[in-house]
Amino acid sequence: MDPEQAAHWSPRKKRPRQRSASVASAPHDIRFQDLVLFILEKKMGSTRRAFLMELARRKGFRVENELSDSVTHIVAENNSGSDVMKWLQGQNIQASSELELLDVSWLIECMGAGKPVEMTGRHQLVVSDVHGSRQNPGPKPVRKIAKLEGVWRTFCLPGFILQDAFDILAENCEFRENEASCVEFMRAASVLKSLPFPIISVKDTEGIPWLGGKVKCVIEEIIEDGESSEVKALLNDERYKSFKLFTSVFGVGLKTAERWFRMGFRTLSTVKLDKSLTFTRMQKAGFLHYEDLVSCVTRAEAEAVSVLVQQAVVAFLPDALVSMTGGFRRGKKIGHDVDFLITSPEATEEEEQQLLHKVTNFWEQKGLLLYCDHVESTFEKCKLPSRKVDALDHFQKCFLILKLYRERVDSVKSSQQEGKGWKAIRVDLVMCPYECRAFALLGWTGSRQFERDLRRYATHERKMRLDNHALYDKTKVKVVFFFPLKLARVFLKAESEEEIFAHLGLEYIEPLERNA
Ligand code: DCT
Ligand code: MG
Repeated sequence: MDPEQAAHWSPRKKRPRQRSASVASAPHDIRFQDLVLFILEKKMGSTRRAFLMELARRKGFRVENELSDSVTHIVAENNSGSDVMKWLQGQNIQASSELELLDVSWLIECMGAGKPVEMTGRHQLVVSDVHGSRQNPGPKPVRKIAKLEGVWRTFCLPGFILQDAFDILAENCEFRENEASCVEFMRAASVLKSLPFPIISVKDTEGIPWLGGKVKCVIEEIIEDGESSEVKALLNDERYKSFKLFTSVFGVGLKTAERWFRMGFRTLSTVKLDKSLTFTRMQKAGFLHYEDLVSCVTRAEAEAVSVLVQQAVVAFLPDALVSMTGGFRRGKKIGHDVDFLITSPEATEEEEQQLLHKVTNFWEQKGLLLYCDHVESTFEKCKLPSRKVDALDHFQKCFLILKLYRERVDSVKSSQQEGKGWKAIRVDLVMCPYECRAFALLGWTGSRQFERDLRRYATHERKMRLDNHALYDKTKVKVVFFFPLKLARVFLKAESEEEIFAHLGLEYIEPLERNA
């Protein structure tokens, strides 16, 4: 769940919609730890550079704003290796022989492949002997601009670049609290992701849902010009960039980001150093563990957290059932947190209420609890269905930062962990009554977009109401008293997610298929 939601989650009062992690307000997860890229602005221009940087980050590449010792690959466009060396010398930087100087075509191919592709002679930039002592890595044909443009154009057309454009547009709408447009763009990104063919012309969008109106105009522009002027402008927009940066801190939501932006802050370091600002407990934790929290949680780390959670929960409630939910249940390889749903067939109300407190106290004693925020249950069966549409649910939950020791994860390679031997991981625990478990599991598995569409389907197509607690049929009532006549809602029971889909008249959709 989003940190901002965690900070202010309350089903009792209506809140403005919070930032969603799925549109990537948080910094992007680094999937390729061994590569550190720097994209040269010279001859490329700042807009194209910003666009490529954003795109590469979205694909899981680490891209530095500034040239530093950690950079392993310099990517340039319309520059020879000698040009790049000359530029480096102008910056008083001595390039080591390990530093790769690459043509932008390599980056573009990486974007297409979604991972680093092999660097061949045609990617590597030629350095003539007069420019430094670097050896030429191999024969390198001179890249022709026309050819490059050809590559770029082909690269622009498939769904993934369109999808990235809509992710950025959705994110900006979210920053501006324009929910309708945000949903419109998110849907477009989602639809484009699922298309089995690339969109090459506007005609290809005909008959596809959610690709009309504003979305169609953006697609048209990308097809014609290779890029969207709106997206391009956003990537250079101070407000967008600042909101993205500020909301990447755990506990910083739109209001705080807005305030800091209006106060003239543009970097996290100036925010942190400013004496006039006060920070919430959550934001303090966010700054303290920033590096760890912005780096993605890997599946191996999620599994290790799962063992910790299982062990602690069953120590206090042996019959408890613990399910990993959220993105990891949908098969995602990385996530921004790890979500768990806990329930117990036998626990008394008191045992149920105590469990999360016992578990977090236990971790605190073990020195594993870096941050903890409990939200008590407001669940009252008789008050269902909940009319609070923006409240996720009424279950008891806690939002945590746990210390995950390196030895618990075999494949931990994160650089943050090398020094201290552990990594701070965001964990959400939700405790639900046993009879709600199927609904809670469905709701907490997500994705948000999938949940939104499923609920919409239930309401509009089936005249039912679905939330994390229950499903009820709005067309039916049952008589509970004859005199005086008293009618009650008809709740549809479900022991499993399959039964919920069946009530909705839908074929079962596996969690892996819910990444919409
Ligand atoms: N959820 C939802 N509506 C919200 C927030 C969350 O339906 N407003 C559900 C869907 C996903 C699940 O809860 C967990 O939320 P997150 O952890 O925020 O999302 P995720 O899919 O697990 O993705 P991430 O990798 O970012 O954690
Ligand atoms: Mg999650």
